[in-house]
Amino acid sequence: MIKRGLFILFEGVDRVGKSTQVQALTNHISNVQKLQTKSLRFPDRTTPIGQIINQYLQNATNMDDRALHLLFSSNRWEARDSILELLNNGTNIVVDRYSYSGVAYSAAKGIDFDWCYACEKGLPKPDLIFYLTMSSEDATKRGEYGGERYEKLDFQKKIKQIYEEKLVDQPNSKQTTWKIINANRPIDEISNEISSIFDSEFKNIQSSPIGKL
Ligand code: DGP
Ligand code: NA
Ligand code: NA
Repeated sequence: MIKRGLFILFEGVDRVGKSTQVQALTNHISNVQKLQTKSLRFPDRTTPIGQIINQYLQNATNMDDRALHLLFSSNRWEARDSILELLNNGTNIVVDRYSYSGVAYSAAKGIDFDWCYACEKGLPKPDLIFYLTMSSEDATKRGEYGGERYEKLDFQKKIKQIYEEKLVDQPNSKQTTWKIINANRPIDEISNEISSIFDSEFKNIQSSPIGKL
């Protein structure tokens, strides 16, 4: 019988190095573990809904905050069937952002947390979440910061607070889906830590069913 793929997610504020680590873990899973792997990112700007989101992020259009929230959520729902198909066929998926970005960024604007989360309920649940974190000031100093809509220091601090106070597993919780990763280190040190967490957990996860948010 084919073992199912793992659904692995990277979360965090802008400029903490998620995309680099998504690439590194994807390479590790396919080249070292020799397993089928695909990387995805949200928002997926290639779909019609994604194109509307892209125009908003590049400040080309304005939109009601809740209408925008629903578009980001729809952009994940439209990928649901293909995510499940890949996982069920044994492909591991490494994703750059997902529902928790949706909740953190919208709740940081002042929208009700539960309302934000409700739209995500029922989507496939990530098996492992790597939350990359560093001080907002350090993230600001990284290249290209400031280009897109949300890349402002005060707003980034609010998003970080929502992730860390309301989304990441609390220290005494029984759940250990979230792995908190210090992102203010050399790239290789971070990717080695992440790869070894993957290696030690993947067999256990494969034998559990795919969950739902
Ligand atoms: P990225 O391609 O990862 O740089 O994401 C683009 C921007 O969109 C980034 O500032 C994070 C933000 N973002 C990602 N997902 C969501 C979401 O679901 N809702 C909102 N409001 N913003 C999001
Ligand atoms: Na960004
Ligand atoms: Na990124």
